Amino acid sequence: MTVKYLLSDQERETGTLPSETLRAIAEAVRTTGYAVVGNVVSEETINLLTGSVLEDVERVRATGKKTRHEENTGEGHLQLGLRRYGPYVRADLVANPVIEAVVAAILGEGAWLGFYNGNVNCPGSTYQPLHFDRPYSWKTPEDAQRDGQSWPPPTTTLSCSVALEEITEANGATEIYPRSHLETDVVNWAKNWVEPYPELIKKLSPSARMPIPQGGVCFRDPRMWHRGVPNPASKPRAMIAATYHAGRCKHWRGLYIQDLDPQTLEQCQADPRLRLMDDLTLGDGRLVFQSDVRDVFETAPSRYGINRNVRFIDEPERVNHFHDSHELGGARVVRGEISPEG
Ligand SMILES: O=C(O)CCC(=O)C(=O)O
Repeated sequence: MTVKYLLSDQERETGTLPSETLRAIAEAVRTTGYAVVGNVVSEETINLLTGSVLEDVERVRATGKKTRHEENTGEGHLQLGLRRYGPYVRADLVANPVIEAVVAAILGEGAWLGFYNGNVNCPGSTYQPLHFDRPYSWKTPEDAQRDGQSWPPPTTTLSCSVALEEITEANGATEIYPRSHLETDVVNWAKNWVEPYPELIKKLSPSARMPIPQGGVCFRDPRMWHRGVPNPASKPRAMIAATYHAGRCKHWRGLYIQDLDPQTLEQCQADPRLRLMDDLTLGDGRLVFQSDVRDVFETAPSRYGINRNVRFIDEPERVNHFHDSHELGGARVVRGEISPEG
Protein backbone atom coordinates (compact mmCIF):
# COMPACT_ATOMS: atom_id res chain seq x y z
CA MET A 1 0.00 0.00 0.00
CA THR A 2 1.23 3.45 -0.67
CA VAL A 3 0.69 6.56 1.38
CA LYS A 4 -1.63 9.42 0.55
CA TYR A 5 -1.15 12.05 3.22
CA LEU A 6 -2.72 15.49 3.34
CA LEU A 7 -0.75 18.14 5.24
CA SER A 8 -2.75 20.41 7.52
CA ASP A 9 -2.36 24.14 6.81
CA GLN A 10 -0.39 24.40 10.04
CA GLU A 11 2.00 21.62 8.98
CA ARG A 12 2.50 23.32 5.62
CA GLU A 13 3.11 26.73 7.20
CA THR A 14 5.53 25.45 9.83
CA GLY A 15 7.12 22.95 7.44
CA THR A 16 6.83 20.05 9.84
CA LEU A 17 5.62 16.49 9.51
CA PRO A 18 4.88 14.04 12.31
CA SER A 19 7.77 11.58 12.53
CA GLU A 20 5.47 8.58 12.07
CA THR A 21 4.16 10.17 8.83
CA LEU A 22 7.69 10.73 7.63
CA ARG A 23 8.50 7.10 8.36
CA ALA A 24 5.36 5.91 6.56
CA ILE A 25 6.22 7.97 3.47
CA ALA A 26 9.78 6.61 3.38
CA GLU A 27 8.47 3.06 3.81
CA ALA A 28 5.92 3.48 1.00
CA VAL A 29 8.61 4.76 -1.36
CA ARG A 30 10.84 1.83 -0.36
CA THR A 31 8.21 -0.84 -0.87
CA THR A 32 5.70 0.49 -3.41
CA GLY A 33 7.93 3.01 -5.19
CA TYR A 34 5.99 6.18 -4.42
CA ALA A 35 3.98 8.21 -1.92
CA VAL A 36 1.74 11.22 -2.44
CA VAL A 37 1.52 14.15 -0.01
CA GLY A 38 -1.09 16.88 -0.51
CA ASN A 39 -1.05 20.58 0.38
CA VAL A 40 2.75 21.00 0.28
CA VAL A 41 3.09 24.09 -1.92
CA SER A 42 1.16 27.35 -1.46
CA GLU A 43 -1.63 28.48 -3.76
CA GLU A 44 0.30 31.66 -4.54
CA THR A 45 3.30 29.70 -5.80
CA ILE A 46 1.09 27.30 -7.73
CA ASN A 47 -0.73 30.13 -9.51
CA LEU A 48 2.46 31.99 -10.36
CA LEU A 49 4.21 28.92 -11.70
CA THR A 50 1.18 27.61 -13.60
CA GLY A 51 0.85 30.91 -15.44
CA SER A 52 4.55 30.95 -16.36
CA VAL A 53 4.56 27.32 -17.50
CA LEU A 54 1.49 27.78 -19.73
CA GLU A 55 2.99 30.91 -21.29
CA ASP A 56 6.27 29.09 -21.90
CA VAL A 57 4.49 26.10 -23.46
CA GLU A 58 2.91 28.51 -25.95
CA ARG A 59 6.31 29.95 -26.79
CA VAL A 60 7.77 26.49 -27.29
CA ARG A 61 4.82 25.42 -29.46
CA ALA A 62 5.07 28.64 -31.48
CA THR A 63 8.46 27.50 -32.76
CA GLY A 64 6.55 24.86 -34.74
CA LYS A 65 9.24 22.29 -33.91
CA LYS A 66 9.18 19.11 -31.86
CA THR A 67 11.52 19.33 -28.88
CA ARG A 68 14.43 16.91 -28.49
CA HIS A 69 12.66 15.23 -25.55
CA GLU A 70 9.61 14.64 -27.76
CA GLU A 71 11.82 13.15 -30.48
CA ASN A 72 13.35 10.82 -27.90
CA THR A 73 10.23 9.87 -25.92
CA GLY A 74 6.79 10.82 -27.20
CA GLU A 75 5.03 13.70 -28.89
CA GLY A 76 3.51 16.30 -26.57
CA HIS A 77 5.72 15.43 -23.57
CA LEU A 78 7.87 18.44 -22.77
CA GLN A 79 10.85 18.62 -20.44
CA LEU A 80 10.06 22.30 -20.02
CA GLY A 81 12.67 24.35 -18.19
CA LEU A 82 11.34 26.55 -15.38
CA ARG A 83 12.16 30.25 -15.16
CA ARG A 84 15.27 30.71 -13.06
CA TYR A 85 14.80 34.35 -12.11
CA GLY A 86 12.50 36.29 -9.80
CA PRO A 87 9.69 36.14 -8.94
CA TYR A 88 9.32 32.63 -10.37
CA VAL A 89 11.76 30.80 -8.13
CA ARG A 90 9.91 30.12 -4.91
CA ALA A 91 11.16 29.03 -1.50
CA ASP A 92 8.19 26.73 -0.94
CA LEU A 93 9.35 24.76 -3.97
CA VAL A 94 13.15 24.84 -4.00
CA ALA A 95 13.69 25.12 -0.24
CA ASN A 96 10.51 23.53 1.10
CA PRO A 97 11.14 22.01 4.56
CA VAL A 98 8.56 19.25 4.09
CA ILE A 99 10.09 18.19 0.77
CA GLU A 100 13.57 18.41 2.29
CA ALA A 101 12.46 16.36 5.33
CA VAL A 102 11.21 13.56 3.07
CA VAL A 103 14.35 13.73 0.93
CA ALA A 104 16.56 13.46 4.01
CA ALA A 105 14.47 10.59 5.41
CA ILE A 106 14.90 8.61 2.18
CA LEU A 107 18.35 9.62 0.90
CA GLY A 108 20.09 10.42 4.17
CA GLU A 109 22.42 13.23 5.15
CA GLY A 110 23.99 15.48 2.53
CA ALA A 111 21.45 14.87 -0.25
CA TRP A 112 21.53 17.50 -2.98
CA LEU A 113 19.24 19.04 -5.57
CA GLY A 114 20.31 17.77 -8.99
CA PHE A 115 17.46 18.65 -11.36
CA TYR A 116 14.73 21.28 -11.39
CA ASN A 117 12.45 21.32 -14.37
CA GLY A 118 8.91 20.96 -15.72
CA ASN A 119 7.11 17.86 -17.00
CA VAL A 120 4.33 19.06 -19.24
CA ASN A 121 1.89 16.74 -20.97
CA CYS A 122 0.23 18.59 -23.86
CA PRO A 123 -3.19 17.77 -25.35
CA GLY A 124 -2.79 15.40 -28.30
CA SER A 125 0.25 13.71 -26.73
CA THR A 126 1.13 10.09 -27.48
CA TYR A 127 2.32 7.23 -25.24
CA GLN A 128 5.96 7.33 -24.23
CA PRO A 129 7.89 4.06 -24.18
CA LEU A 130 7.68 2.43 -20.75
CA HIS A 131 10.94 3.33 -19.03
CA PHE A 132 12.74 4.05 -15.79
CA ASP A 133 14.81 7.15 -15.09
CA ARG A 134 17.76 5.94 -13.06
CA PRO A 135 20.04 2.90 -12.99
CA TYR A 136 20.65 0.78 -9.90
CA SER A 137 23.60 2.21 -7.95
CA TRP A 138 24.78 -1.30 -7.08
CA LYS A 139 24.75 -4.00 -9.71
CA THR A 140 25.14 -7.16 -7.62
CA PRO A 141 24.28 -8.28 -4.08
CA GLU A 142 28.06 -8.42 -3.41
CA ASP A 143 28.55 -4.82 -4.57
CA ALA A 144 25.71 -3.70 -2.34
CA GLN A 145 27.04 -5.68 0.61
CA ARG A 146 30.47 -4.03 0.30
CA ASP A 147 28.75 -0.72 1.02
CA GLY A 148 26.55 -2.18 3.74
CA GLN A 149 23.42 -2.06 1.58
CA SER A 150 20.56 -4.53 1.34
CA TRP A 151 19.44 -6.25 -1.86
CA PRO A 152 17.53 -5.01 -3.77
CA PRO A 153 19.45 -1.89 -2.85
CA PRO A 154 17.81 1.39 -1.83
CA THR A 155 17.40 4.24 -4.24
CA THR A 156 20.06 6.95 -4.29
CA THR A 157 17.80 9.40 -6.15
CA LEU A 158 14.35 10.73 -5.30
CA SER A 159 12.05 12.44 -7.79
CA CYS A 160 9.56 14.93 -6.42
CA SER A 161 6.73 15.59 -8.86
CA VAL A 162 4.81 18.71 -7.88
CA ALA A 163 1.30 19.13 -9.31
CA LEU A 164 0.56 22.66 -10.49
CA GLU A 165 -3.05 21.58 -10.98
CA GLU A 166 -5.13 18.58 -9.95
CA ILE A 167 -3.59 15.69 -11.90
CA THR A 168 -5.88 12.77 -12.73
CA GLU A 169 -6.46 10.36 -15.60
CA ALA A 170 -8.57 13.12 -17.17
CA ASN A 171 -5.46 15.19 -17.90
CA GLY A 172 -2.85 12.50 -18.44
CA ALA A 173 -1.61 11.36 -15.02
CA THR A 174 1.59 9.34 -15.48
CA GLU A 175 1.20 5.56 -15.79
CA ILE A 176 3.29 3.69 -13.20
CA TYR A 177 4.16 0.09 -12.28
CA PRO A 178 4.20 -0.02 -8.48
CA ARG A 179 6.99 -2.23 -7.03
CA SER A 180 8.85 -2.38 -10.35
CA HIS A 181 11.74 -0.43 -8.77
CA LEU A 182 12.60 -3.68 -6.94
CA GLU A 183 12.95 -5.69 -10.17
CA THR A 184 16.68 -6.38 -10.17
CA ASP A 185 16.77 -7.93 -13.70
CA VAL A 186 17.23 -4.37 -15.01
CA VAL A 187 20.83 -4.18 -13.78
CA ASN A 188 21.96 -6.04 -16.90
CA TRP A 189 19.94 -4.09 -19.44
CA ALA A 190 21.75 -1.84 -21.90
CA LYS A 191 18.87 0.68 -21.97
CA ASN A 192 16.21 1.90 -19.57
CA TRP A 193 13.35 0.87 -21.86
CA VAL A 194 11.11 -1.91 -20.57
CA GLU A 195 9.13 -2.79 -23.73
CA PRO A 196 11.56 -5.55 -24.87
CA TYR A 197 10.67 -7.51 -21.69
CA PRO A 198 6.93 -8.39 -22.01
CA GLU A 199 7.16 -11.23 -19.48
CA LEU A 200 8.42 -8.86 -16.80
CA ILE A 201 5.75 -6.32 -17.66
CA LYS A 202 3.16 -9.06 -17.20
CA LYS A 203 4.73 -10.02 -13.88
CA LEU A 204 4.54 -6.42 -12.57
CA SER A 205 1.06 -5.72 -13.97
CA PRO A 206 -1.44 -4.23 -13.48
CA SER A 207 -0.11 -0.74 -13.86
CA ALA A 208 -1.63 2.19 -11.98
CA ARG A 209 -1.82 5.93 -12.49
CA MET A 210 -0.13 8.66 -10.47
CA PRO A 211 -2.82 11.20 -9.52
CA ILE A 212 -1.58 14.16 -7.46
CA PRO A 213 -3.75 16.86 -5.89
CA GLN A 214 -2.96 20.46 -6.86
CA GLY A 215 -0.10 21.72 -4.68
CA GLY A 216 0.79 18.15 -3.71
CA VAL A 217 3.96 16.17 -4.32
CA CYS A 218 4.48 12.61 -5.48
CA PHE A 219 7.75 11.31 -4.01
CA ARG A 220 8.92 8.63 -6.43
CA ASP A 221 11.77 6.18 -6.70
CA PRO A 222 12.88 6.98 -10.26
CA ARG A 223 13.73 3.33 -10.85
CA MET A 224 9.98 2.61 -10.83
CA TRP A 225 8.77 1.94 -14.40
CA HIS A 226 6.51 4.63 -15.82
CA ARG A 227 5.51 6.46 -18.95
CA GLY A 228 3.73 9.59 -20.09
CA VAL A 229 0.33 8.84 -21.64
CA PRO A 230 -2.01 10.81 -23.93
CA ASN A 231 -3.55 13.85 -22.28
CA PRO A 232 -7.25 13.82 -23.18
CA ALA A 233 -7.88 17.32 -21.73
CA SER A 234 -7.92 20.54 -23.72
CA LYS A 235 -5.04 22.22 -21.89
CA PRO A 236 -1.47 21.21 -21.00
CA ARG A 237 -0.99 19.32 -17.72
CA ALA A 238 1.71 21.10 -15.76
CA MET A 239 3.92 19.26 -13.28
CA ILE A 240 7.30 20.15 -11.81
CA ALA A 241 10.16 17.71 -11.37
CA ALA A 242 12.66 18.35 -8.58
CA THR A 243 15.19 15.54 -8.27
CA TYR A 244 17.55 14.95 -5.35
CA HIS A 245 20.58 12.65 -5.08
CA ALA A 246 22.15 10.99 -2.07
CA GLY A 247 25.35 12.52 -0.69
CA ARG A 248 27.37 9.49 -1.79
CA CYS A 249 26.58 10.28 -5.47
CA LYS A 250 29.50 12.41 -6.62
CA HIS A 251 28.86 12.53 -10.37
CA TRP A 252 27.03 15.69 -11.47
CA ARG A 253 24.26 13.58 -13.01
CA GLY A 254 23.72 11.96 -9.62
CA LEU A 255 25.43 8.67 -10.43
CA TYR A 256 27.10 6.70 -7.68
CA ILE A 257 30.63 5.57 -8.47
CA GLN A 258 31.55 2.82 -6.06
CA ASP A 259 35.31 2.75 -6.27
CA LEU A 260 36.13 6.42 -6.39
CA ASP A 261 39.76 7.03 -5.49
CA PRO A 262 40.16 8.32 -1.90
CA GLN A 263 41.81 11.58 -2.97
CA THR A 264 38.93 12.57 -5.28
CA LEU A 265 36.43 11.58 -2.64
CA GLU A 266 38.22 13.75 -0.10
CA GLN A 267 38.22 16.73 -2.47
CA CYS A 268 34.46 16.35 -3.07
CA GLN A 269 33.81 16.07 0.64
CA ALA A 270 35.85 19.19 1.38
CA ASP A 271 34.09 21.24 -1.29
CA PRO A 272 30.40 20.40 -1.92
CA ARG A 273 30.39 22.43 -5.14
CA LEU A 274 32.59 19.85 -6.74
CA ARG A 275 31.26 16.93 -8.76
CA LEU A 276 32.75 14.47 -11.16
CA MET A 277 32.31 15.57 -14.73
CA ASP A 278 31.61 13.14 -17.58
CA ASP A 279 35.37 12.81 -18.23
CA LEU A 280 35.84 12.06 -14.49
CA THR A 281 37.70 15.30 -13.78
CA LEU A 282 36.32 17.48 -10.99
CA GLY A 283 34.29 20.60 -11.77
CA ASP A 284 31.49 22.85 -10.52
CA GLY A 285 28.33 20.74 -10.62
CA ARG A 286 25.83 23.27 -9.34
CA LEU A 287 22.57 24.31 -10.97
CA VAL A 288 22.58 27.81 -12.41
CA PHE A 289 20.12 30.55 -11.38
CA GLN A 290 19.97 34.33 -11.81
CA SER A 291 21.46 36.20 -8.86
CA ASP A 292 18.19 38.02 -8.07
CA VAL A 293 16.86 34.80 -6.51
CA ARG A 294 19.86 34.21 -4.23
CA ASP A 295 17.79 34.98 -1.10
CA VAL A 296 15.23 32.33 -2.00
CA PHE A 297 17.89 29.68 -1.50
CA GLU A 298 20.02 31.29 1.16
CA THR A 299 17.71 33.08 3.64
CA ALA A 300 16.73 29.93 5.51
CA PRO A 301 19.35 27.18 5.48
CA SER A 302 18.00 23.65 5.13
CA ARG A 303 16.86 22.21 8.47
CA TYR A 304 17.67 18.76 7.12
CA GLY A 305 21.16 19.31 5.74
CA ILE A 306 20.04 19.33 2.10
CA ASN A 307 22.57 20.88 -0.27
CA ARG A 308 20.52 23.11 -2.59
CA ASN A 309 23.44 23.02 -4.96
CA VAL A 310 23.04 26.31 -6.81
CA ARG A 311 25.27 28.99 -8.24
CA PHE A 312 24.23 32.42 -9.41
CA ILE A 313 25.04 34.55 -12.42
CA ASP A 314 24.70 38.30 -12.88
CA GLU A 315 23.56 40.40 -15.82
CA PRO A 316 24.58 40.73 -18.60
CA GLU A 317 24.67 36.96 -18.38
CA ARG A 318 21.20 35.44 -18.19
CA VAL A 319 19.79 31.98 -17.58
CA ASN A 320 17.85 30.76 -20.59
CA HIS A 321 15.67 28.06 -19.04
CA PHE A 322 14.37 26.89 -22.42
CA HIS A 323 17.57 24.99 -23.16
CA ASP A 324 19.95 22.40 -21.76
CA SER A 325 17.82 20.97 -18.96
CA HIS A 326 19.88 17.78 -19.13
CA GLU A 327 23.24 19.53 -19.33
CA LEU A 328 25.57 20.71 -16.58
CA GLY A 329 23.87 23.60 -14.71
CA GLY A 330 20.43 22.52 -15.92
CA ALA A 331 19.94 25.57 -18.19
CA ARG A 332 21.88 27.66 -20.74
CA VAL A 333 23.78 30.80 -19.78
CA VAL A 334 23.37 33.42 -22.54
CA ARG A 335 23.89 37.10 -23.22
CA GLY A 336 20.72 38.45 -24.77
CA GLU A 337 17.19 37.20 -25.07
CA ILE A 338 15.72 34.31 -23.07
CA SER A 339 13.91 32.41 -25.76
CA PRO A 340 13.15 28.88 -27.00
CA GLU A 341 14.83 29.84 -30.27
CA GLY A 342 18.33 30.10 -28.82
O1 LIG B 1 4.96 13.61 -17.68
C1 LIG B 1 4.73 12.42 -17.44
O2 LIG B 1 3.60 11.98 -17.20
C2 LIG B 1 5.87 11.44 -17.48
C3 LIG B 1 7.04 12.01 -18.19
C4 LIG B 1 8.23 11.12 -18.27
O3 LIG B 1 8.31 10.07 -17.70
C5 LIG B 1 9.35 11.58 -19.10
O4 LIG B 1 9.23 12.62 -19.77
O5 LIG B 1 10.38 10.88 -19.14
